[in-house]
Amino acid sequence: MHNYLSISPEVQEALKNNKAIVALESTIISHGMPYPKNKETALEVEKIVRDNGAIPATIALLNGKIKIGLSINEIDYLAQSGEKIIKASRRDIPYLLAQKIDGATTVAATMIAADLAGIRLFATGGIGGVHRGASQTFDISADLQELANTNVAVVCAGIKAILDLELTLEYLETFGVPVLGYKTKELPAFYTQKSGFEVNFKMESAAEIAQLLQTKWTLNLKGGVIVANPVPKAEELDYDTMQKAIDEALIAEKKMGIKGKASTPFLLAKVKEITHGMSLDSNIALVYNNAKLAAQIAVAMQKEE
Ligand code: PSU
Ligand code: MN
Repeated sequence: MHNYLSISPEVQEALKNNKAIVALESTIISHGMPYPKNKETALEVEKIVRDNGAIPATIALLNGKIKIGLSINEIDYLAQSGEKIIKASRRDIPYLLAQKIDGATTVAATMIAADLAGIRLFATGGIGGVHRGASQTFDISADLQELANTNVAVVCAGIKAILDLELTLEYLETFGVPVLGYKTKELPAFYTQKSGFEVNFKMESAAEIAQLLQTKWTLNLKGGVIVANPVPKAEELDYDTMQKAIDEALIAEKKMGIKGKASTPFLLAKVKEITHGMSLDSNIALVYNNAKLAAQIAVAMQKEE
């Protein structure tokens, strides 16, 4: 295993001294946002994690290694490469490492890497889920299976509105993944606080969430947890406008025959285009908000031990 992991000195030191650490994914950098906003966001997210008392560990596959803790140059490289970098989920890891091809890690691949390093908290924008029309296409993100099996808590702004929220919740229930709402009973839908669905449990503080994680993993109830943190009110988009934008993006996707791993990046970019960039601003704000909460939970976890 050690041949494939490359942990930055800062993250190594943090692991050794049991400091709070927050894992961060790289697909959101390369495929989730345009340059240079993606680079600025990735660096600001790291700063927010630090400001809230934890060490950031951005993760990618670089030159045959799973790199945990990236340099500014490495983040810049991923940001500039954009879609030229391969979007790497669980199934892509062995091929990319063996061939020394670089990859940007999805939620699933980032969870695997974090778990290998012993990092339990992970902040991102939104997770993958069951796509609309999945009963025909079978398109269900590998993120969900990872949440079913890997002991990492993912702080996100709920389930992306481009997905089928109801089916995603059913899937998560079947695989025993708790969906927690941070100070909310309603499941947020990425760009909006509203979704029309409920989370499983409303949590009032980072400490309460840390206690739940500790309990789950002490009992060896394997798998992840979703911490759904609503987009801040000031950056929230209008629910009906977003539903319309998403419907339009889904029609465009069908017309162009876009499928599989290209689907999520396409839909996010299309929604951004339709909303004249408003969805991107909201996306960035919610990622910042998640980085802060993840750091607070990671710090609270230290106190639990
Ligand atoms: N949410 C975002 N931006 C993203 C993603 C999610 O706001 O770029 C990425 C994540 O890396 C997630 C992936 O794991 O999309 C899901 O892709 P798929 O549906 O193909 O599994
Ligand atoms: Mn998919």
